[in-house]
Amino acid sequence: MSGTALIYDDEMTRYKLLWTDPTCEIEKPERLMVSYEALKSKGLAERCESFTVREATEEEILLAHSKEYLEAVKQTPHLSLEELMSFTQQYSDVYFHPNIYHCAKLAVGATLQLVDNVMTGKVRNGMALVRPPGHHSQRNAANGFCVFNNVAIAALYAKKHYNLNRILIVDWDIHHGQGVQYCFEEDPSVLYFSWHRYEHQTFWPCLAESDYDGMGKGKGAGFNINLPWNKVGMTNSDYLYAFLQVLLPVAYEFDPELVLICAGFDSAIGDPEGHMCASPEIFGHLTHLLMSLANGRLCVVLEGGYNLTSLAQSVCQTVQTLLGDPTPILTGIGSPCHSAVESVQNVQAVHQSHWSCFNHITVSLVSEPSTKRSRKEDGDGEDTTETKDKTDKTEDIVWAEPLPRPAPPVRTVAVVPTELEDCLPEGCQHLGEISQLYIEEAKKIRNDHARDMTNEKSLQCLQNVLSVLEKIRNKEVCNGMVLVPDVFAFVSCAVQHALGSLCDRVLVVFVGDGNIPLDTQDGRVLLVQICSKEPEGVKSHYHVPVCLSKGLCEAASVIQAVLGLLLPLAYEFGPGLVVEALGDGSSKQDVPVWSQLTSLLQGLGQGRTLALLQRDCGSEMVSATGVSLLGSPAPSLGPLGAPLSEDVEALEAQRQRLKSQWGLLLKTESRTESQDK
Ligand code: SS9
Ligand code: ZN
Repeated sequence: MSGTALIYDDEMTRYKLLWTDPTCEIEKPERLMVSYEALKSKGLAERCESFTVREATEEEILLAHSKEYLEAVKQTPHLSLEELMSFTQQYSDVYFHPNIYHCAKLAVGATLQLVDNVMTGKVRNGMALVRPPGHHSQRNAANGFCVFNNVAIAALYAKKHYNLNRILIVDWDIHHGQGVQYCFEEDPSVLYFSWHRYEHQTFWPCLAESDYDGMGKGKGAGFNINLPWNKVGMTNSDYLYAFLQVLLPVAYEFDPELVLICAGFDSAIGDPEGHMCASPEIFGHLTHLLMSLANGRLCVVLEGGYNLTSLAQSVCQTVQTLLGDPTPILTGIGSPCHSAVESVQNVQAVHQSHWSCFNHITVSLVSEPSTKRSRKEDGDGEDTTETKDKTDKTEDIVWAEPLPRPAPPVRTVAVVPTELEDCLPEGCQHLGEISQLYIEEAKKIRNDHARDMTNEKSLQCLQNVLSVLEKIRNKEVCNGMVLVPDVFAFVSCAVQHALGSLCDRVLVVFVGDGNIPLDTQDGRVLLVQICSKEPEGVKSHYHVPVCLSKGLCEAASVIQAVLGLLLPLAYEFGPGLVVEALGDGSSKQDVPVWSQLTSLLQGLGQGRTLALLQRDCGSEMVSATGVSLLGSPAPSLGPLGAPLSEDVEALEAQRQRLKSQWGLLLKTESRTESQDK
């Protein structure tokens, strides 16, 4: 199963504001036009599967809306201008037009077509470019430019038609999708996550229920997660931190069967509503991080986004990631701001009893919900003006256009023994006998770094590794896999070669016990070792042993380690290459976790990965690694239980050891003046 759907119909550009209203003028037809034009001009639209858009049926709209409301909206095409204006009056921040009912039915229809094509396996994932947006609309009301709740209807439709029991809705729009929250408040089968500009309830829609203590009711308690942003100017680091600390741990524990994104891009830089500072590239990463859930079934549905430039760029970043192109470079990832850390910690604290990923560490509330305390008391210092100033005049903000993300002609190359060639998935290029091109370099590296590697076969294999690295360097391939006789020596040799010719920083993720002969003192190599026995002599801040009592076997512990330690360090480190190595002692049971790890790591270093596997790791491991390197979604791990408490303690000990060096490991207790914004 592969392919990305793009659902679009220019009919949805054919309604607009017909009178003067400063709050509504930003929601204009050009939003959709520029997004689609950008996808066409970058050659992305033609790479997607397109489908003609249908209208939703009344029955489908009634999944989330009342009969009375539908009947009222149905009359709007026949109203005069004056009647439209007064009809509009009963709702907040929305306008009607004679053609909006038609467009709203198309917006729901487009979203349902996306769900159908993903659920029936016609495509792996996709995006629906729609207007009007949906996440603010409610059972009985239009609101915030929204008429029908596209994504809420899609979730109810997917439950009904595909018998789904667990759906995740991620709302990265900068406004709270209160309409979605109301729809699923008591429903544990739909997990809703929203971050939103909140500023202690002073930002629209100014609701108490949007605060971090709005967490669902009755059976749905714990299945609504609100992350309020109490400052403007949030950056890539804050968004990444929120994903790694809150959304992803819960999402892996929940194990959705389908992921829907309320994809508003008013959370991007330059937006006149959001006033945030995250770059368009971040949406490539947020998308990538969600692509290994639900076996890759991911439906992205446009919501807001009012700066036409950043909107179009962000849409392109998202779609290009869905298509599987190398992830964009993120520079300058580091400490989240104090206000973000505080919000994250509050969410973790109130959700501790619902999600075992949070009930380990002692997290306590940093502050009362905004409604229960005085508005003026901000709780986080006197720096309120500093972040505001940067983002007040959105028209003055400039940022670099995202760089192209060309995909090498071949994604994955592999060198495996002949008897394992048949295990390689289709599309994975096999390298036969390597020419002697790299013999001198191989000998030199062997003499410097692996003197006891004496036999001819090893030297041949080392040439294979060098050859794969050269192909990565020349952009002939994106990633590669080599089975090696001695993973310790080969990791060391590969890293030396890469640092000399390919990039400045290498991330090594080593799974297995033992001591890897790598010098991590100079900060050019970050070594994260997932092991079951503590390795000797760990001193450097760039050597991070993650000791898990059952190694890869306990998925909950591994996911906690990957999201809570490995990925924060890795994103902040910003490697140009990832070397992932699997030592001996791995077993069949480790395959799904290894696959997830391999998929997640492709967010780093523009997806440039060298996988080195100990030669006897088994055919399942070889084939699963190939599949993940090719960009196929890793199989889901099933709902996760609590991580083992000894593992949690070991992770917390590492976090304590490293937190002063790595900003993304911050918690409020560890904040120092210099790390504060
Ligand atoms: C405050 C007015 C907010 C509603 C915005 C709805 C966005 C939907 N400046 N107006 S994504
Ligand atoms: Zn919005």
